Amino acid sequence: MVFKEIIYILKKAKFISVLSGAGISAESGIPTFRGEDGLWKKYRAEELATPQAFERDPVLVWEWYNWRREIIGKAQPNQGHITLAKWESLYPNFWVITQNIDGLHRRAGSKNIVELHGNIWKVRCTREGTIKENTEIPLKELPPKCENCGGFLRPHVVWFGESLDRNDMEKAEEIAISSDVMFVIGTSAVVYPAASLPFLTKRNGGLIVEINLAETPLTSYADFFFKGRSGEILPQLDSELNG
Ligand code: BV8
Repeated sequence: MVFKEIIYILKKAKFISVLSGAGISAESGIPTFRGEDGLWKKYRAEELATPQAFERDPVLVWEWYNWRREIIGKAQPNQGHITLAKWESLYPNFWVITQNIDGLHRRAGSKNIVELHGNIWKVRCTREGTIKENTEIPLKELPPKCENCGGFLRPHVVWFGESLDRNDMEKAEEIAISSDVMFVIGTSAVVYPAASLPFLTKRNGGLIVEINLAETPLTSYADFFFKGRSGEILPQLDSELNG
């Protein structure tokens, strides 16, 4: 894989960002949403990742998250996450904006992270709105209940039809606008408003580097497209960049 041109650009860049999706965690054994083995294959998004689904059948929704928590609990960050964590210390400004809720970027050592869709290890009381960390695997009681008021707890994640946290989205937009380069890694680029971020970078003169197994609706706008596994391509880029 010839990286000459991108290496020159990355050596000059001062502000680098990443928009990551489920694909960056695929090599850690976590199923993606829309791929061959995708989570949506067995379920339909509207059956699970929506407030209406939770209202209708909180146990079914929690069975899905409980199952994902068990998989994620056993998963380790892969070379893709680890390379990005290493790069954070090499650049004056390096941010990861992730759509993933698995927490693997943080476990790999990244610090500058915006978790646009929340975090599977956080739960929120549906009555009081309080947010707590809960790493119980498996959850004994579905749905789990608030110790304080007995109300149902929900995953502290953003479901379809729910707005993203305003501060998170503003921070992500600020990062996208300031980026000399945005890597868009392992995302089908179909979920908004996250998928709008690379266009912000492009509109402000930044470059888009997409890494994916296959082309996406973003590919025709990307300045570089590397076809392949992020867990292989990122370490290859790193060895060219930092020898
Ligand atoms: C909202 C929950 C305001 C957490 C998820 C325009 C503007 C605003 C909103 C919309 C809009 N158009 C439509 C909408 C509505 C909707 C939306 O975008 N729908 C889409 C499907 C059309 N957006 C929303 O509802 C958002 N809310 O905008 O609020 C609002 C309010 C009311 C009404 C309208 C608007 C909320 C979006 C968040 C939804 N929550 N998940 C959870 O349980 O995880 S989204 C779900 O999909 C995941 O969170 C995930 O983050 C997200 C994106 O999926 P990807 O990460 O891209 O994963 P996917 O499997 O799709 O792709 C994996 C990719 O990796 C593939 O390309 C594959 O080729 C690649 N790959 C695989 N292996 C590898 C690899 N690449 C590299 N290496 C590998 N090894």
